[in-house]
Amino acid sequence: MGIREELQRLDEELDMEMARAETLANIEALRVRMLGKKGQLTALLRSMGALSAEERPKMGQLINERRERFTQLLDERQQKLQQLEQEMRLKREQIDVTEPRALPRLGNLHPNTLVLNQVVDCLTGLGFEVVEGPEVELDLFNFELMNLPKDHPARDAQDTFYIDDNVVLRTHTSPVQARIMTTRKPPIRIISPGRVYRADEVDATHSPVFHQIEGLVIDEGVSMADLKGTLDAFAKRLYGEDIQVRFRPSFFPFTEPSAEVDLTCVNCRGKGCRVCKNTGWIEVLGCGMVNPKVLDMCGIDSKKYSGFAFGVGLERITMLRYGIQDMRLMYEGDLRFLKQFR
Ligand code: 2NM
Repeated sequence: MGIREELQRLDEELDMEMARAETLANIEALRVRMLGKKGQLTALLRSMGALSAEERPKMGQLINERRERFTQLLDERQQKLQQLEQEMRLKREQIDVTEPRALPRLGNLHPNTLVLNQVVDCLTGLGFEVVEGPEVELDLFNFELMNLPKDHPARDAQDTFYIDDNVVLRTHTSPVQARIMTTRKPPIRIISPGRVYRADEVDATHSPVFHQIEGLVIDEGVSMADLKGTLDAFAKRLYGEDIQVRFRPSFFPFTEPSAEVDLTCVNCRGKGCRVCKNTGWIEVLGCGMVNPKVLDMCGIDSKKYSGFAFGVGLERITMLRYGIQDMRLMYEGDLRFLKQFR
């Protein structure tokens, strides 16, 4: 077959194959078959050795024209297919960002945390600063500086978790107050919320791990009236304006005088019910004027300064706030219980 006929055949073959080509791979295969090193057009170029010197340039020109035309056609189709493929991919990967989705499950705060936040809001509003300290505490801060001498019953291993002779799990957050008193000068206005430990059996109102919030104010001329005013504002803010506070004489080694504080029963608002055993009052916290011995031991001149302090169990006021009957519910992590405090 002559070169012209062969070229004609290749034109037809290309047209036919182009009509069938649907993918980039088809185009690439066709390019190799026509224009590659071992392709048909290349083979034709090689066969020109047999031609006369006259014919050679003419045929060479015809073959090169094919090379250009084929290249152009294949390039065009390749571009078109690439564009098509891109469009299809964009369509396939399209995301409807406006499509409504199931909302993620939101958690909620623990009832203890809710009440702690309310207490902190109230007392920081009155000018108190929140301070924290270690839960593993020196005997010095937990007992000695709180005027709980070596033979005091609270120090018994029955009540206190000992790490060693000088180190305990703190039994109250008073050691935080001791740390502040020994390092700062008055005026001092702090609250210390935190976890405390006592060797108690678990029941509806006791746990070996619970939380306390203590408050301390020290300045010149601080009196019992300041203490009563602070606790009155605190009770009304937390439980309502109709709630009153009642002070009863008591004893703590770290305060003198000391008092137990009752609130109007938050369940019956003072009428008398099972919660308050028909007295109309419920005991919620302990307080007093800081014992001058404690001030002096902590390096604060008790002739110049006086102060008041109070301590309240967080679990106790949380249970009163929400009418929770059993403290164990607050530690078991049962979602049916916890979900109620949204
Ligand atoms: C209470 C009751 C009464 C108290 C005393 C002190 C300190 F550090 F000033 F001595 N901090 N907390 C205190 C006083 C705590 O808890 C029922």
